Amino acid sequence: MDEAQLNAIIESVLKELATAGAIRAPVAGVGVGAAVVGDPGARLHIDLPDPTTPEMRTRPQVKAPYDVDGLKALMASTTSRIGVGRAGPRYTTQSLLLFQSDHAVTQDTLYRDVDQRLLDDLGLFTVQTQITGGKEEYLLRPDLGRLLTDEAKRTVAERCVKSANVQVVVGDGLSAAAVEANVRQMFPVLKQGVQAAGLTFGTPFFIQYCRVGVINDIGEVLKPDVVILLIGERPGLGRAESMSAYMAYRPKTGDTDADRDVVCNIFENGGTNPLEAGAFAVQIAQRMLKHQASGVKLKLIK
Ligand code: B12
Repeated sequence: MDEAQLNAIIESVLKELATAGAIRAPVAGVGVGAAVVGDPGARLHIDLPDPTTPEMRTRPQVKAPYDVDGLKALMASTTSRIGVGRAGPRYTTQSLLLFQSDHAVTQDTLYRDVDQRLLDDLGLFTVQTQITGGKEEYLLRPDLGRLLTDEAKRTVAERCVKSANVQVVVGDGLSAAAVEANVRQMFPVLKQGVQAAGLTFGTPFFIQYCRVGVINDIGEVLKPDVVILLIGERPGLGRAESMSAYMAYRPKTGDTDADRDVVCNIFENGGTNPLEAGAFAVQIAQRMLKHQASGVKLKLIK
């Protein structure tokens, strides 16, 4: 297809949209940004409000609802995407754009790395798991994300205090944004809380391409009493800032999630506040130390 044919198609679609009142534009010679059809001076204006604002997210989109207040109450009762209306059997453009925008937030946080400045500010050095093929491999091979490389084990053994009461480690997990949103606040609370309780605080570090099960390797190399792993949770649609603190008492090879505890949904404004989460994790660590147990074993102790 040559350029003239392409322009003819674009022009006819734009005419149709203008006739339907979907766009505000001079029909003869409309254009999108710099790609101008006909009159090079003209520009296309599509009147769609930003669908990502809180106001637009909560506004019912159903045309002429039977019970407006009832619909609003129903929408307020859930985070599910209800009351979004439809265009024939399809989503409206607004719903589609909102979905795509929220999905982009999820993709971004999964695929990008944690900001190095945060790690530098907190004095965390970085080691890696056995993932060598970047985020793609990280997503496909959780088993490798649970194992430190030999080099990582050597580095950790050389640079960290051994047999600390509490060893804090940060891992990227499934959301860089979650780590960035919460670690800066939670980390000092953990450190001060551990020290105020008269316990020793191990040398903290960062693990790239990290899965929860890596706690076992940390236990094997450093022999701490309690490991606290701060890690980005699997992001939801449009929700990227949720972090967890997975914890275990004297973790070792072969331990499973039944031997671990988790403080989950750590984020400000709606989740477990990171400052409170820090204090809570210290309490759990103290309980683990007192009963020399974690996970299901700890839960069974009265
Ligand atoms: C994915 C997920 C799962 C998956 C894990 C599989 C996998 N390979 O990813 C499945 C479906 C198996 C699962 C099962 C369970 N889960 Co779950 N899970 C999640 C979810 C949605 C995301 C976790 C995440 O992002 N982890 C971070 C990534 C980087 O970790 P990962 O190494 O890839 O995966 C490990 C962890 O996800 C861990 N894990 C998952 N759930 C749980 C729960 C507990 C108590 C522990 C210690 C570990 C653990 O198992 C994976 C393998 O080691 C969270 C929701 C959330 N907001 O966090 C709930 C969540 C963590 N799960 C929860 C629960 C309760 C469970 C179950 C106990 C449910 C049940 N009654 O059977 C089981 C036990 C899990 C176990 N492994 O023994 C709760 C924990 C609440 C709490 N504070 O104790 C959460 C917060 C959901 C919720 N809001 O209720 N889970």
